[in-house]
Amino acid sequence: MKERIKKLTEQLNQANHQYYVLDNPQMLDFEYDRLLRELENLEAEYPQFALPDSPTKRVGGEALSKFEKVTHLVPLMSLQDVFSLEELDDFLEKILQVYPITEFTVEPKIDGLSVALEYENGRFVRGATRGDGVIGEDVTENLKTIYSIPMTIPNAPAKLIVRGEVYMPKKSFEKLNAKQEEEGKPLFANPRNAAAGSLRQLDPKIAAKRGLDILVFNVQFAEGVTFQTHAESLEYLKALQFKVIPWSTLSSVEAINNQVLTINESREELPCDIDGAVIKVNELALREALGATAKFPRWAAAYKYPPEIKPTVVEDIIVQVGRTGVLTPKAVVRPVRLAGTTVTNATLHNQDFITERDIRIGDTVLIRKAGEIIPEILEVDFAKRPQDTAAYLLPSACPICGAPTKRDEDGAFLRCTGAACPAQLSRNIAHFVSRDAMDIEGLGASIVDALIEKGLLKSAADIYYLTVDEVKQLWQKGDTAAKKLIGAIEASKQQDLGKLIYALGIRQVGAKTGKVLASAFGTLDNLMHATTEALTEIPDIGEVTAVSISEWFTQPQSVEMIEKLRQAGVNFESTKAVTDSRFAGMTFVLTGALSKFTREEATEMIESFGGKASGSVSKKTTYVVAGENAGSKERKAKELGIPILSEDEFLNMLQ
Ligand code: 0OX
Repeated sequence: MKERIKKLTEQLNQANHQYYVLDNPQMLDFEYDRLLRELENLEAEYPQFALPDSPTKRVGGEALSKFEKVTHLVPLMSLQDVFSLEELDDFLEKILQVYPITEFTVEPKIDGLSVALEYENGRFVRGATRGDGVIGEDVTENLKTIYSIPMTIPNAPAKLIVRGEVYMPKKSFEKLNAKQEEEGKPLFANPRNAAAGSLRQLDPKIAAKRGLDILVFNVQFAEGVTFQTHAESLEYLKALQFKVIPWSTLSSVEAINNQVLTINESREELPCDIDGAVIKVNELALREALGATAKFPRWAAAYKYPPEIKPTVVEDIIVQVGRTGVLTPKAVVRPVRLAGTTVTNATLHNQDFITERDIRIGDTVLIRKAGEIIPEILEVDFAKRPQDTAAYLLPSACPICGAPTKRDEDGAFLRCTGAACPAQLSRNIAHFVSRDAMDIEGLGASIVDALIEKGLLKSAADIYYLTVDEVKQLWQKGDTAAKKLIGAIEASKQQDLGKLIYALGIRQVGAKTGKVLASAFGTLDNLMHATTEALTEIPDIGEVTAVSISEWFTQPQSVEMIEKLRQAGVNFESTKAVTDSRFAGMTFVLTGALSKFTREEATEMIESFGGKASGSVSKKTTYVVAGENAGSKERKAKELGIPILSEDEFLNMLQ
């Protein structure tokens, strides 16, 4: 058995090397899976024979609580940047003046994260991020999930440290973002961020799913091994089975310039993002002689490619409505190749972005893609503007549901006001059923989305018309669970009016305001018919909130939803029925040590008579009820001329 386990481990590792490093698969997926399964079974039966470099151990580690710090034996230096061919030539000439016959290597600059991989007696023992170059973080378990990193190296020096760049291949990145989108999670801006996020996952199982890869480019330390040139050290790394960065060895300034430009032109075909080219002195003795400044070696430079900017034409402007109701304009542009991809649209952010640049349909614009996935319009070429164009304004009606759109309170975004807008429906329902609103347990996102998809939910009110059968069919849970959910929905019909008002999802109306409105108006119908003026008279309700409430109740979608709720038998009346509203419109502040009742009891009493209890004294305060040792609040009340009541005086008002 021991022999078979050894054989399988070797065969599978060899297949992985051919697949991941040489990009030349030699084993069929089917065969690989079969052998892997056999190895897994044998290792489970004979764990004592499992080898440390078994492919089954790539994702072995438990989730960590934090990463340990690692001090690099050889610091991971950073590179000086040059931003033009002139600057590059200055860098080369400076070296060539002193050493006229110098060879350089040119490598692509991978846009990822530098790591150091440590091997002891040919076994991978540790991998760490660059950190500040001196101290990094131990990410061994995550690095093990990268199949192109060998776990064992035959004939390796006793100690070996290599440096490489971990990156997320474009393909893995696209897959990851598609999945993020499907799951409603935020997208990663670019492969670099995605790689960084993945390498810093405390749970290696997550990192394992991210499809990371590595290209190594430096021998940091190799006990007892010497090289004349950098190129030689790269050949050595190749022989040790690492996936090594492609390089060329060149001597003339002209050839180097050409190679830098050639690499830029090949960006599209490369499996990963690059952000420049790295030019290094090839001769290691010469590197020694040149030395380093405090920050970087004098023998290397990174040529950074400028972000590509290209002209294109805005063929249309489309508007998308997000889950929160925000309208996002997008320019549909004539397809143009940019930084390796075909760009067909660009973000326009919001109305102000469009207005500031005066972007119109038909305009020729300059478009840029600088590392981010979504390209941006920089400016309009006004000379090329066709005749008869008009300034672009975002629509006053939602493109999805037709409800009026309204600027956010802070003015930046335009939002759909539709109570049953399909774009916002799942989010609105999640709010409707949440704990502080109708408090319906069990109506989670997945079942809500399935019900929406089936057309069974067109507004939050439709949940009261669901049947056990409908829920059962879509939920794939048992009869009991479905019945329990319908029961919870049914029970929520008796929910407090304040919570119902909050559940409606009117902008500016939080849980507390819902309660205030319920006690001020007593019924939903009263609130529905209240004028903006009447609303502003309620303490704590400002102009913005009042307008938001009265506008919401005038929307046809809102009226329809309210009627559906009424038909279903949802409680529209305050359970704390305001039969006696002697305190309507009054605000009390309780202060000092109260001996005849607790603060909660007093608040209850005030609210049951239609009043409001507040924590701070202001011009809107009607009375301050002061117990023993009332301090600053009593003083402030005196200053503002607000009547102060003793506990007994307050109790008399309740008689
Ligand atoms: C890369 C890359 C980064 C070695 C000594 C100074 C910088 N991102 O692809 N760094 C280096 O070189 C180090 N080479 C590279 N190819």
